[in-house]
Amino acid sequence: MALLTGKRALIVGLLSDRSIAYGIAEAMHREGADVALTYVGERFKERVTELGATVGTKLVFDMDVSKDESIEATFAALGKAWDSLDVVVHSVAFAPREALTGGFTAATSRESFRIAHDISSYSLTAVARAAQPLMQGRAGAILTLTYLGAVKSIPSYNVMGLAKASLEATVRFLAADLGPIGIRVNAISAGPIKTLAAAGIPGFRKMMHHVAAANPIRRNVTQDDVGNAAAFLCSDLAAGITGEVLYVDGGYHNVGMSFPEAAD
Ligand code: NAD
Ligand code: 0WE
Repeated sequence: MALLTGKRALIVGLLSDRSIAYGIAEAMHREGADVALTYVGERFKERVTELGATVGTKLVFDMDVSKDESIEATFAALGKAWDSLDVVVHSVAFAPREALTGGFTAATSRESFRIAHDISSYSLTAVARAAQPLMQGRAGAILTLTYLGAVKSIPSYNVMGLAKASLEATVRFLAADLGPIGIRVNAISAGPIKTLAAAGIPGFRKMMHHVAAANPIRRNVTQDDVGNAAAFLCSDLAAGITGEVLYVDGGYHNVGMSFPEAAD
């Protein structure tokens, strides 16, 4: 039987068919969930509406997670279409571009720190709070996306690493707070994937080659790999898992030394 039959999932953070959120939407749709999508910015409405059709939904909302009114309006609109909600996927990150270039000390301004933490970390708590009334009394699941830069220094990831560390701590606090009302909260730490958020990061291609050569599975992970793990974590098969960070990185984070010439 499909993993998510009868579940309703709101997926936040769709920008293109390369978005990790889209891989998750496809996997959840395949596993029987009804999905709703959010994007940010009127100019992406048409594109996301078309992507929505491919995952069987007409429910697409413009939601800017840096604005409480926008979050509230989205959940009010969602509540008119759905009387309950089982799954929320948070697949959002942003830091000003200049903060992701060059050395950490020079690149990290007070303002870029604030923006990175607001949009990439605080927003999970804001969305969880707004989702709570619709998720009440069900076997609910909240999932966010993180990266190795939360726990290791990575060149140029800079203030995003600090924001992801905060996001991972948020997962643990939300899990403790919402577990008693039946909501599990987890994160997937994905390996590098070429999405719009990754495009234009200097050296990203090189980074992907390095990871594929060094990790145990000798390839980069895909949106499908992440989507499948997301479907599992948000399904009742994962009923015993909360507050967890699941690495979907081909085992990269567990490697202490590797001989890249062994890659094909
Ligand atoms: P993406 O560009 O497709 O998605 C990023 C999303 O964040 C976009 O949909 C964008 O609209 C959204 N966003 C930015 N500011 C927002 C705001 N104020 N309100 C609402 N949404 C906003 O890129 P992606 O790689 O799919 O990123 C999704 C998540 O995956 C991010 O949390 C990212 O950190 C994480 N991640 C990505 C990789 C990777 O290598 N691509 C690896 C690990 C984790
Ligand atoms: O979380 C991310 C990237 C998130 C991101 C991307 C951008 C690019 C455009 C946040 N803010 C912005 N701001 C922009 O203006 N990833 C996990 C992908 C990523 O980004 C890196 C990486 C990896 C991996 C940046 C440097 C080094 C590695």
